[in-house]
Amino acid sequence: MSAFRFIHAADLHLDTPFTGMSALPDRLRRHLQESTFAALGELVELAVSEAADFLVISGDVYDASDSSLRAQLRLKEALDKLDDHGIPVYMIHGNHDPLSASRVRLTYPRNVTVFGGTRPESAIAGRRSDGAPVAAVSGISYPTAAVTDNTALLFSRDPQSPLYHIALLHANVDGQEGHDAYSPCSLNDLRNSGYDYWALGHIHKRQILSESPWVVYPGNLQGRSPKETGAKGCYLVDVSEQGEARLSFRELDHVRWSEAEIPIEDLHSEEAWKERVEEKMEEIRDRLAGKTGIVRFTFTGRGPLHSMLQSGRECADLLLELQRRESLAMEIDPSWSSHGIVWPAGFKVKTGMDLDRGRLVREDSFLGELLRYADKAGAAPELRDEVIEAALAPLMEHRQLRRLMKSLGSAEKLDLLERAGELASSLLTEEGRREGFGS
Ligand SMILES: [Mn+2]
Repeated sequence: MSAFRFIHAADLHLDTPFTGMSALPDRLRRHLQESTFAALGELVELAVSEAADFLVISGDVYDASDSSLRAQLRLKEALDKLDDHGIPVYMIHGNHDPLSASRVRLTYPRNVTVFGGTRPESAIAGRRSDGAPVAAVSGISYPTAAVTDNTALLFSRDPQSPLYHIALLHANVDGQEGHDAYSPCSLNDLRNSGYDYWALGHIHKRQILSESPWVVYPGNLQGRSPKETGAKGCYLVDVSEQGEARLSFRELDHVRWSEAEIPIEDLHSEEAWKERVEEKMEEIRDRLAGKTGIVRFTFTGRGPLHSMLQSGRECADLLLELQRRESLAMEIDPSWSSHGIVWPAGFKVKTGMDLDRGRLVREDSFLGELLRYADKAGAAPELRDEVIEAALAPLMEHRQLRRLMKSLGSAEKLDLLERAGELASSLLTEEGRREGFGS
């Protein structure tokens, strides 16, 4: 077999509208709304500059089944460019852009193969330099938005074929949380299939589930929400003459979401606190090397600044000030989008008072009793639910709040409980009395 190189991408979600981002300044929001297209542009550049023999895209090419004409025109433009360079593209559709979707059908250039939705279809990919066949590429699209059958079992490899076998599948392997259980299959199903490389899509978090055979989620090309943090991109895969693959991840995103923690233990003044946040901003800016970042900060740990942070006013002020500086930078620099704007999207305070909780929890006092009870409730989900339900009972009269409270997950409940414990500690200890009751 000849050595070759391909690119594995998935979940392009072209023309993601990024709704719910009204807090961002217009410039930044427009940049964000362009980011899925920009990442696609980077993907094409990469395929050309790295001289990939072909490209595979494992579903959710469009964000919505009624995908905009804009999304289709931009995709066609990218595919045309790849065609100009003689780079074939093998594609499937996923739950966001099933074959049944009502969209304008543009004719793709001849380098593009879209696999159908009835059974896995196959094509032979050749090496661009001499046309020598190198890989059998198979795939199956979603005919409709919800595929609940294990379609992985429909794939079968020709045991006689010496070619490298790649399977494109949009699926949830081993029921991963946070994504619909579409095309559910197990890692073992994929391992036992005889394929060399499962090019997966659907789960947006990048992960390599197996190396022999390769079972890979490249993640999406561009993060789409504050929850989709970290670098996003695709895998460049080099397959040797012996059929051994080497993967290298390539970043393609234009806007990066991230979370940053700032411990407060060693901070003793507001000045030091402000400087620490600024330092952290610069650290992130350096790391992004020109990309745009949207960051959520969380203050953690116990320290003397807890009460100040808890009051919220200084946090709100500093946040506005940091945002103002970034806005100004965007205003005066026409090419700001390549000069590392870091947008601080919010501060979360998860700090505690500067007290020895370990000692308090053993104390024979009301506070000691209360903290012991909080710990007990934290460890027992049923008791925790009971405590929270009782505490929030007065709010249950309100319809919207009631709905909100029913949607609380166990991590959120634990968080509420911990915050309540901290608040009680503040109010019941010496400092709390002084500051909280003003007498
Ligand atoms: Mn997706």
